[in-house]
Amino acid sequence: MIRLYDYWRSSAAYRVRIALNLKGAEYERVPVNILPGTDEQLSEYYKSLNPQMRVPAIEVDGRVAGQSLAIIEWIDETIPGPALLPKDPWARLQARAFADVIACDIHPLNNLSPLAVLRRDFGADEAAVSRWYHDWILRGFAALETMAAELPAGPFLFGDAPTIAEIVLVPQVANARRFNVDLSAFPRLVALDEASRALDAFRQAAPENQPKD
Ligand SMILES: N[C@@H](CCC(=O)N[C@@H](CS)C(=O)NCC(=O)O)C(=O)O
Repeated sequence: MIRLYDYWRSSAAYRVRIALNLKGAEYERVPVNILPGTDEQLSEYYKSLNPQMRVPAIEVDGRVAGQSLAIIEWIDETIPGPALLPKDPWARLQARAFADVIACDIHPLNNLSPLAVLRRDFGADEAAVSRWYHDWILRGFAALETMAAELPAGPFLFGDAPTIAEIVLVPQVANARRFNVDLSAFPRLVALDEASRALDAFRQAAPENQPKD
C-alpha cells in the first residue's frame, strides 16, 4: 500500500494524486497541513520522514521519498496501467521538458517559503509578491504555449491520453487561476487543462474534491 503525505491545496501533491488516479492505484492519504501558522511540514516528525520538509512524499514498504516528478516516474515504472510518459524517446524528452518548465522554473519561485522570504527579508508588500508570482507564471506559460503549438493539435500533447506534461500543467493552471493570472494569451494551455480536467482521474485529484485537512 502506498501512503501519500498530502495537502489538499499543494500543487505538487496534486500532481501525484493525478498520477495515482490515472493508474487506478489505491493509496492512503496522510494529511500534512502546510498552511502558514500551522506548518506541520516543519515538525520534527515530518522532517524525520522527509528532510526537505515539503509535500508530497510517499511511503512504500517503510521507505519514504519526496519530489513529485521522481515519484510520478516511479509510479509509472512500477504500477501497471496507462503510460504516464510517451513511448518515443524524443517525445519523452519533450514531455519531461514541458513538465520541468513548471516544476523547475515556475513552481519553486512561487512556493510558500520563497514568498515568505520575499516578505520577511526583502520587505516585499502584497502587491510586490503578487507581481513576482504573476511574472514567473507568465514567463513560463509563454514558453509552454510555444512548445505546445509546435506539437500536433489534439486534446492532449502526446497522443490521445494525458502524460506527465498535463499532470504537471493542470495544478499549475489551478494556481494561476487562484491568483487571478490572465490566461487569455495561452489558449492551447487552457484547452489542455480543460480536456484533462474532464477526466475522472483529474477531477478526483482536484483540490476542491479533497478533505480540507
Ligand atoms: N519540487 C518539489 C516541490 C514540493 C513543494 O515545494 N511543496 C510545497 C507545496 S506545493 C510545500 O510543501 N511547501 C512548504 C514550504 O514551502 O514550506 C516537488 O515537486 O515535490
